[in-house]
Amino acid sequence: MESTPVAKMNFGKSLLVPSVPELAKQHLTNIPARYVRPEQESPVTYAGASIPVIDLQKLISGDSMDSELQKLHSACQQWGFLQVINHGVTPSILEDFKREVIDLFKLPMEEKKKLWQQEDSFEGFGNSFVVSEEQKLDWNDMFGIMTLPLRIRKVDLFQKLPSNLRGIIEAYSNEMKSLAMIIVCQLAKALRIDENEMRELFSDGMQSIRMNYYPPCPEPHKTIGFSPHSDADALTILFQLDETEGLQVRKDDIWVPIKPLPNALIVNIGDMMEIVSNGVYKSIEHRAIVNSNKERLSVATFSTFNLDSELGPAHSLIGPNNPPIFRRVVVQKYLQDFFARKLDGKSYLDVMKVEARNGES
Ligand SMILES: O=C(O)CCC(=O)C(=O)O
Repeated sequence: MESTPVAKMNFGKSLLVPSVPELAKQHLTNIPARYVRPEQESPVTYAGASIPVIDLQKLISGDSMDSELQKLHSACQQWGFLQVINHGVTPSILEDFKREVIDLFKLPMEEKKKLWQQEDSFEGFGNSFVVSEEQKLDWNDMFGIMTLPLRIRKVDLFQKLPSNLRGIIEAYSNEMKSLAMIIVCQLAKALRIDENEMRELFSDGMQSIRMNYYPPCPEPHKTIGFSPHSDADALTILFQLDETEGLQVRKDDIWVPIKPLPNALIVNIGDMMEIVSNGVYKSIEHRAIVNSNKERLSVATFSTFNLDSELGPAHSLIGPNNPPIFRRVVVQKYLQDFFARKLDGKSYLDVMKVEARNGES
């Protein structure tokens, strides 16, 4: 396969869209038509269930390791989402990072413009997955940045960042890399995948960070903060900067709101992990809703496998009794194809299914 040089790869370019906080500042009573969603996109919600909570310390040491591993395994099978407590991320790094992210979204528009997306990339302020002028828009602004491996970083964008943010992104990115590695090794253990196979896939993997800012919205029930989607990566770690609710996961066709626990991080299985686990773990659709009086901020750190590795069900997992249900493709190609399309639920994972290929003419 002819592969695009990594520096030229498109990891999600998007058409330029107006800044939502600037719209919110206009004290509108009605939101513009491009943000209004048809009723059927908001099926029932159910606040009576909650995603499982996993204690990372219990998972890696002590007497409850086996039971916590079992809990992790069923959480990933049934929910694809969990809250992780005692995750070991340095509290001062979380605090400093939170402060810098809040300050970033408070920059005056003139300063933000210097960090705005370019037409060929999702990095900077703006939005992602906007591919047509008619497409409905989400009620959020985001700031996206590729952080690892170092060779894919946009040096000019890093240099333009406020210096405190630049320093803390480095520390935060390293903590997320270590945490993601600990979690995927535990997933390998639970799935009975050879841990070395998982480590190899994950080492020198790609990491990107997406910071989301959802301003208060005058008509929150008519719009959406982040359209339903599953993540294309292997593992996402979401840091909710405040205790404002907004994230919802789709379980059995019902949207279940996630109540942020203090000091917890949300972890979710991405499409790549569903593929590696041969469908045992589920990459679940999720969305973010907005409200009329409170802003909300979150930061998603996406970790993918090494760009040069081959994505497919783990070799140590498949056999005559467990044939692969997904096909194999080089990670870089998978990401390129994923980002070439509009954000649309789980449809790309369906494309990776073996029967989808067999059905191709
Ligand atoms: O803000 C949230 O809670 C969800 C964010 C999200 O799904 C994403 O950044 O991919």
